[in-house]
Amino acid sequence: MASWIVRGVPIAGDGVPRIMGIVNATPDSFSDGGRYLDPELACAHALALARQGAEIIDVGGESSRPGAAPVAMEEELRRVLPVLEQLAGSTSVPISIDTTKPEIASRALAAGASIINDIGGLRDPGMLRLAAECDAGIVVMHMAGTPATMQDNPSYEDVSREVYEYLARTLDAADRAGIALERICIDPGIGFGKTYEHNVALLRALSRLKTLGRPVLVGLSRKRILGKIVEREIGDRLTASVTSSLAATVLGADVVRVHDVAAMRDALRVWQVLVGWNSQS
Ligand code: HH2
Repeated sequence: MASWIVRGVPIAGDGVPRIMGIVNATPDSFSDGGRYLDPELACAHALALARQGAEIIDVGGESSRPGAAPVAMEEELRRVLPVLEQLAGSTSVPISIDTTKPEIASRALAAGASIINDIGGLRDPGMLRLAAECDAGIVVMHMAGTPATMQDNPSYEDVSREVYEYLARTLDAADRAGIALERICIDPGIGFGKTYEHNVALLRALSRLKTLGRPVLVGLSRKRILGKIVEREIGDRLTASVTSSLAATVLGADVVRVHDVAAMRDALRVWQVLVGWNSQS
């Protein structure tokens, strides 16, 4: 079993799933845009998620929903920095910064974040360089294209092979750049340049990603794939979010990225008592 080690501390990968709670300091995130744009509200929400059982808090200032336009650096900084600064002084829960910009990641680390959640999957050479120069944890996610165009016509010959190969190549590049692989968690990027069928295929093939020897993070919370399965609008996908994230852990996810931490924690606890996680090992 592969541990995810962040600044010397194992935070996931021991077979027991962990919860990453989502804090979107954005006006336009697909499910909670505008709710946490005020840094005070974002920080209070993050602390509430930590109390509910989040073991990582993921702070983002740029929506990556399909069709989203890029946000200028200054604006993204203005959104996330006050949240990170307040939060770092108020909790010992590791904080991750959800960004594709190395400049934002670097400022976030200086403000107290300890993980870079790079949905760009280290494809920006500046991000690879920063990752090599710092000792933060890294989430390497697969995304086909950019949020602005990724859902235009996603196509793969074999999605699970291609995502696997992308992540394998990226781990190789990270290794060559001198990044200790124990710092890295990998993510198939559900909804990022994938059709409904691609997403389902990726989830069913999660065990294949595990053979890369790194912990796996999965983000399904409130996403379109769930809307399609249960035919419900974004605000009415709690049961589908919890059930799908629980299913992802049973399929091998080490970390689930969710908005609804309290409900997720209850689901994981019940599973832990009735079934246990040893079946994964
Ligand atoms: N999904 C979203 C954002 N960041 N990071 C990782 N590692 N994996 C994911 O699946 C993932 C992610 C999209 O969700 P959300 O943050 O709720 O929405 P938005 O991008 O609109 O802010």
